[in-house]
Amino acid sequence: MGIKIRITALAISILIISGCSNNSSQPDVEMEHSDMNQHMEEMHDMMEGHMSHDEVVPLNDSTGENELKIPAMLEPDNEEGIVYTVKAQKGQTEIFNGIETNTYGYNGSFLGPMLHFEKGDKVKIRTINELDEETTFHWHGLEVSGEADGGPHDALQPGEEKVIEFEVTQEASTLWFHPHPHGKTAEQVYNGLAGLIYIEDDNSKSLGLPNDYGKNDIPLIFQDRIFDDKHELNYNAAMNDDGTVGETLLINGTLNPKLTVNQEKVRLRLLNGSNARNYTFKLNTGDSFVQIATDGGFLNAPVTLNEVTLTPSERAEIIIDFSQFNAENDLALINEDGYVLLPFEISDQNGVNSEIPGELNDFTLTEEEKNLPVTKKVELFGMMDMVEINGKKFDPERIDFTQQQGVTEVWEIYNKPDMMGGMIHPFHVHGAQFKIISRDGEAPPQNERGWKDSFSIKPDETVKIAIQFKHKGVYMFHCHILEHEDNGMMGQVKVE
Ligand SMILES: [Cu+2]
Repeated sequence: MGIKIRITALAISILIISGCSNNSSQPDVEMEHSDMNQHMEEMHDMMEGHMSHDEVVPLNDSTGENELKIPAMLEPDNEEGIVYTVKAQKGQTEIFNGIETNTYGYNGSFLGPMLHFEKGDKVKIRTINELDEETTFHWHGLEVSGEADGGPHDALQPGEEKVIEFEVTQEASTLWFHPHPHGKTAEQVYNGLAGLIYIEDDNSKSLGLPNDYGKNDIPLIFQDRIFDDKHELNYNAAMNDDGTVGETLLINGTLNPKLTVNQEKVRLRLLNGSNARNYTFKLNTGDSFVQIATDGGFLNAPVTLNEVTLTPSERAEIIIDFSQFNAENDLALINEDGYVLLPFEISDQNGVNSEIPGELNDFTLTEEEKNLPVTKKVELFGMMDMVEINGKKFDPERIDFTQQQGVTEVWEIYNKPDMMGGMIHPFHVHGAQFKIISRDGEAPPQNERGWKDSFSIKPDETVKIAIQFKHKGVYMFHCHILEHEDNGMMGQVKVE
């Protein structure tokens, strides 16, 4: 199915390049205008699903036969200061019962540990590349200097190591880390390189939110994959230039997961760690839940929702109140098409059941910030491998923008449609948390009124953000469909 779609998309891209005219080398093939229109409509219908990631490759329902794995919390090395070691390595992982699959991981064979920081920590991380190819260590959402950010300029060759240092200056949030080597990000993430970062601060500790890691504070890393008939992750076979999607969902690397919970409020930290798939998360019962945090911190107040959509790299923290349910209830997290992502097994145990405070944060978007002139314009365009930003593909030698450290600027990001309509791109900027000012001139939805480092942008939509970098260096901004990023949908801002 994937291959067929790819060929169709390729045919369409050829049509686009050739201006949708008939191929002049076949003069005897005459296509009437109406035929052509119908032909284009059919192709448009076919592409529609593909480009909007709708149901092209449906997900298999989770059977719930395996308890969800929880990433281990990484202990600091036994040294002075807070020093961690993070190694990128290859390994084999039993994803399917009794079968070893070749995978990549950090400090293990698949995915990575959770790094737990407190605001104010002075952290050193010894990063080591034990792969047989170059890689980088990028801290997604972390406000660090360009040198520590782990963009494509910071490649470690096989066997190399590098110590990075930074102070944690940002507020409580759920961030993550993954590789970012030039042209190889998608494949390395696909093979399993991704880990979590939790930041805590005085505020997060005072709120009384569920925070028992693995019990009522649960990270959920959503990643869809294609396994071949040998149960291997064969990236080259699976790869789609418009974003690799698969029918098999892994959560925290667990196939067919279920989560056992007590009858209490449970905090789920959702991370879309997929290369390209978007997810709209809902409960199968239609019940609501509350969102308490965005990518980079708490919302000012909990927002009650029936569903939340995350594009690749976005996070949301939600709280589900399982005290309303009992063991008889058939409850699951599902996606927009009703596929079962994560069934819940509700135990007969009562939990802590804390109250969710009505006030969580003091995030503000000032009038001054809203009224700043737009000083940087970013135009996203294209699909497949014909993707670009402001008409250009990524060039590691080219600096696209400069910005002063500590100065807030307004960037305007526009997703320019193409003749096929266009597609959603998730836009991410390194090294900073920013504020969404508006979407098409309107205030963003309640659950985007908090710190963000990534957001979705629909075709023909214009999003304005207020962004300030706390540190200096060269940072990437790019589409977080990892194949688009690898295909050059990326630029660089130099902060001086
Ligand atoms: Cu994109």
